[in-house]
Amino acid sequence: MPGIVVVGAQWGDEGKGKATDQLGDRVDYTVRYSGGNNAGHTLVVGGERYALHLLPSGILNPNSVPVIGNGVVIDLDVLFDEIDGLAARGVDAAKNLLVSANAHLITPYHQTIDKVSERFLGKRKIGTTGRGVGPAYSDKVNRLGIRVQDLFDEQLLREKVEAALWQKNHLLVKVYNQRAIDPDQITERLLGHVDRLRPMVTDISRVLIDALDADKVVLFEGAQAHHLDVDHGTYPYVTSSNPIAAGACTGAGVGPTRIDRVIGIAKAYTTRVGEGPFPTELLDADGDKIRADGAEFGTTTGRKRRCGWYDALVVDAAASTNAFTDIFLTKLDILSGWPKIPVCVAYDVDGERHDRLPMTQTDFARAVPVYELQDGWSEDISGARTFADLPKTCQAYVRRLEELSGARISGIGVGPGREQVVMLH
Ligand code: 2SA
Ligand code: GDP
Ligand code: MG
Repeated sequence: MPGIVVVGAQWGDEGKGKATDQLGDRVDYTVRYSGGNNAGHTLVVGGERYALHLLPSGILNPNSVPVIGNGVVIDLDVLFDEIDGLAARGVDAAKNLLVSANAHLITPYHQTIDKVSERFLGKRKIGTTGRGVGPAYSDKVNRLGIRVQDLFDEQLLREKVEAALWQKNHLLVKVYNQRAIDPDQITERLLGHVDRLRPMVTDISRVLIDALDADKVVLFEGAQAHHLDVDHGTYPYVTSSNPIAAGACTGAGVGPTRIDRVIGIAKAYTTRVGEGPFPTELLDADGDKIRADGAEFGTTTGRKRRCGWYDALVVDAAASTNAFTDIFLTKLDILSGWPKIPVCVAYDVDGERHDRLPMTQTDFARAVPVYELQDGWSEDISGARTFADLPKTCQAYVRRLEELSGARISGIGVGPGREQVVMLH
C-alpha cells in the first residue's frame, strides 16, 4: 500500500500530526503537499511535545525522508528556525530533508499584505494566521511568485522581486498607508539562505515517482482540512490552497492512480479557528468546557478555537470528495463526562431538512443543526488500548459516527501521546 494521504475531515486541528506519526516506522517518505507555516501539527513523543509548522511530522521518524512538495509555500526564515529548534532538541531535521525546486516562497511582503488586508477587511476579515500564506498563493496564481529555484539565479531573482513589488508598493503606499518595501533588501534576505538550502533542493515529483515504483511507502500529510480547501471549503472563509487528497497529486507531482489509501482525520467533536460558518458551534459554557478540556487553542497563533458538537454532514462531505478509505477518530477522551452527547445528523434550513451539506454558502450559513442525543460515559478512557476497553456507550458513540460519516473508523485517539490509540483494523 505505497501511497497514503492523511486529510483533515473538518476545519483543521483534528490531530493530523499525531495520526501521521502513528503510521511511523512503515513510512519511507513523509510529504507536505499544501499550505505553509499556517499549519500547526502537534506530536507528543515520550512525553515531549513538538509543534511543527512547515516540516512534515515524519521528521521525528528517523527512517522516513521528510519532503516539502511544490504545493507548499515556504517561509525560509521559519524553515531554518524550525530546523534549528529541532536540532537544539537533538533532532537532525536537515539531514535528509528534501525541498521542491518548484515550491513558492513566502517573503516579508506577503506577511505585511496578509496583515494589512485583514485589517482593511474589518468585519469581513477571514481570520487568517497572518503568515503571508494567502498573498504568496495569490502571487503564484498571478505568475508573480518567487520559487525556490529562483534563488539559484541571482539576476532573475532580483528582476522577479522587483516585478512582484512594483504593484504591491503602489498598493501599500497609496491604499494601505504603509511604507514601500525595498526589493534589494528582500533579495539579500532571500539570498542569505541559499547555501543552506541548496543541498536540499531537488525534483520532488521524480523522487516520489521513483520511490513509489520501488514500492516504498509514501505518506502525504495534509495541512488544514477539507472545509478550508479553496475549492471545496466554506469559501471565502478558507485557506488559499487545496488541502484535499487530490491536492497531494498537484502539490507533490504524482498521479491519482498512485494513491492507495486516504485516511480522513476527524475529531470526536468539531472545532474551527478563524471566521466563517460553523453550524454546531457552541457559544455557551458547553463550548468553553470543550475548549478547556481539549486545550483547543491554535498551535501556530494561540487563538481560541471555536468548539461545537460533531457534525456528521461535515465529515460525510469530506469522506465523499476525498474518497476516504477510512477515518481516524481523534480526541474521543475529551468527551468523557458528558451524560448525553449531541451529534448533528441533518440541518434545518428555513424549515427544509438537509441530510447533506447544502449547495450554497448562503444556506450553509443559515443551517440549524438537527441533533440526535447519544448516551455519554463517565470513565477516563485515556488508558484504553483495545475497542473492548472502551465503555459500551462510548463504543456505541463510535459506531454511530461510523454509520453517519461515510467511511469505516480504523483507529481512535484517546490522548495526545503516540501510544494513546485504539486500532480497530
Ligand atoms: P490562512 O492563514 O490564510 O491559511 O488562513 C485562512 C483560514 O484558514 C485557517 N487555518 C487554520 N485552521 C486551523 N488550524 C490551522 N493551523 C493552526 C493550528 C492555526 C492557529 O494548528 O492551530 O494556530 O491559529 C490553520 N491554518 C489556517 C485560518 O484560521 C483561516 O480561517
Ligand atoms: P493538526 O493540525 O491536525 O495536526 O492538529 P493540532 O496539532 O493543531 O491539534 C490537535 C491537538 O490535539 C494537539 O495538541 C494534539 O497533541 C492533540 N491530540 C491529538 N490526538 C489526540 C487525542 O486523541 N486525544 C487528545 N486528548 N489529544 C489529542
Ligand atoms: Mg493544527
